[in-house]
This record gives sequence, C-alpha cells and structure tokens, in this order.
Amino acid sequence: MANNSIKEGDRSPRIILHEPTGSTVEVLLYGAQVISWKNERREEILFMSNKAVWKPPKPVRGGIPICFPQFANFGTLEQHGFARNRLWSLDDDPSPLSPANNQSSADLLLKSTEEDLKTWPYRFELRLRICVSAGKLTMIPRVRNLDNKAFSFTLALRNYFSVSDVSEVRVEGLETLDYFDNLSKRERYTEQADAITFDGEIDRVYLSTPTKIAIIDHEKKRTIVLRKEGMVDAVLWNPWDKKAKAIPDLGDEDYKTMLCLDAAAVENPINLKPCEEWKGRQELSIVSSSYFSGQLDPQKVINGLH
Ligand code: TA6
Repeated sequence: MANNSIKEGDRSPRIILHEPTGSTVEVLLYGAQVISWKNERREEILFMSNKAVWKPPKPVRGGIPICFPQFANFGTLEQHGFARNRLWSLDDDPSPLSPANNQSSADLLLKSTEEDLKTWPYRFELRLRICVSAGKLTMIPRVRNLDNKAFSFTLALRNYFSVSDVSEVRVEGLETLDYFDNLSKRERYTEQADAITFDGEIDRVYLSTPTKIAIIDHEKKRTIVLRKEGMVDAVLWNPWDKKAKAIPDLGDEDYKTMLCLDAAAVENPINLKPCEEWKGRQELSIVSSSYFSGQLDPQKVINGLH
C-alpha cells in the first residue's frame, strides 16, 4: 500500500482509496471501518448518520462496521463484539495475499492484545483487505488462530446502504429462505414473499443464502448487488421510527434513507484450530439502471446474467 497515506485530522486516522474512473473509499483505522464509498459520479453509496459519534469507544453509526468475534448478542461478549471498537494498524505482511501496492487497495490488521484476552481468551489476527475498482468495493476478511487451542466466532460485515426511501426499495435473493427473527426471540420462520419490501422494523438473520443478493432502488435508478463467499448468512436490519428515536446516534428520520444488508456467519459459528485461517469475501457492486425501464431484471441479477 506504498502510496496510500494515512490522513490524520480531527477524527481518527483514515485512508482514502482511489481508482482511475473516479470512485473513492474512505476507511477509518478505528474499527477498519469504511465510512464512505463514492462512485465515479461522486454519489455516496453508504449511509452515515448525521448524529454519528466519531470519538472512540463508540462505533461510528454508518458505513461498514466489522462485527467480530460475535454478531449482535449471539454470545456473552459486548454487542457485535469488540473489533469495531479497536484501533487497527496497517498490515505490511498480508501474505499469502500479494501486497496491495497501489492507490486502490489497503490491508488492515487487528491483533489480539493482553487486554482483549481478558474478554475473549484467544490469540488471533484479523485482517481486512479493502479494494475499490470501477463500480465495485471488495472486502476480504481473514481470521488466523494464533492460539494453542481452537476457537469459534461469528461475524458480520454490517453494510449500511443509503437508499432513496426504504419503503420503496425491494430486496431480491432471500425468497423462500429460513430466517431467525430477532424481533420475536429469534424464532425461525420461512420467507414467504417473492421480494422483500419494508413497512416496519425488520431485524432478521437469513440462513444459508445464495451468494448474490440485490437491493433494487427505483428512485435512485440503481441496484446494489452483494456477492459473498465464506459468510453463508445475511442480515437485514432497519430500526424504523420507534427504534430510531431510541438510538441516540441515529436521527429520528434516518431510518427512511438507510438499509442494512450484511454478509454474515451467524447460525453456525466458524471454528478454527490452532494455526488455521478462515477467509471470507464480499463484493459490493452498483448496477445503475431503472427497474421500470425493464433494463434490469432482478432475476437476471441474482442468476448472474447481468
Ligand atoms: O441486526 C442486529 C442488531 O443487533 C439489531 O438488533 C440492532 O441492535 C442493530 O444490530 C444495531 O446494533 P448496534 O450495536 O450497532 O446499535
């Protein structure tokens, strides 16, 4: 990452990635959190709360926080684990991945500290490669077990997407799947709808999903496609009005223009023996078109025909 410099400033140190057609990504070292992804037309793809708190230890409300080694309250650790509340460093040895020495990718590293061992008694390294290319943002998380005993973890890349109006967007690719409903004691249900639309709070973990899921936003004439590997589940979250009012670092109306669609490993925790390494991959891509003009058939997106 020879020529990507760390930008200091009023908030925590960050890195800005560029690619030749003009899209950029901004990453905080704090939490290795992507806080902005702008396309070549300088349109922001990710949601960021106007009331986000930028001072550690509070995670930043928006962008792409990393939930590790625990998703939500699926365990005894703090909500969503501690990786999003830690200062990561630059990873100058991302092997076996080849070094990312260009302006459009960065490697970040979180190593367990003596302090962490008090909350989660395992030695680990969590690596994250972030790459921006034309119309795409790729993230490659890796967990290495440096301990002399096996450990298990759950994880999510919590993508806060900016949408025109959440009551107007639809999600394709989760139909007929089972899900845990976090709004009713994690009971298990089966999705009946062809496409998921939103008219109230939603907090679900969809299980063993296809590798492609699409958010179709008519108003913005764009479809966000999430492709994922190594993270078999997906989370859909929108707090809606009441919950939004109860979340201090979220504006009361913010729920209308955000939707979280995460790549996640929740139902079956990932188990790593000593020296083993797990690798995941998430690729977010933007297909700019309008559903109405029939240019884009969601089924074709899901079946990779677009
Ligand atoms: O999606 C799961 C969830 O745990 C929700 O229940 C809600 O709490 C959300 O994440 C936000 O969590 P956070 O800790 O970021 O406020």
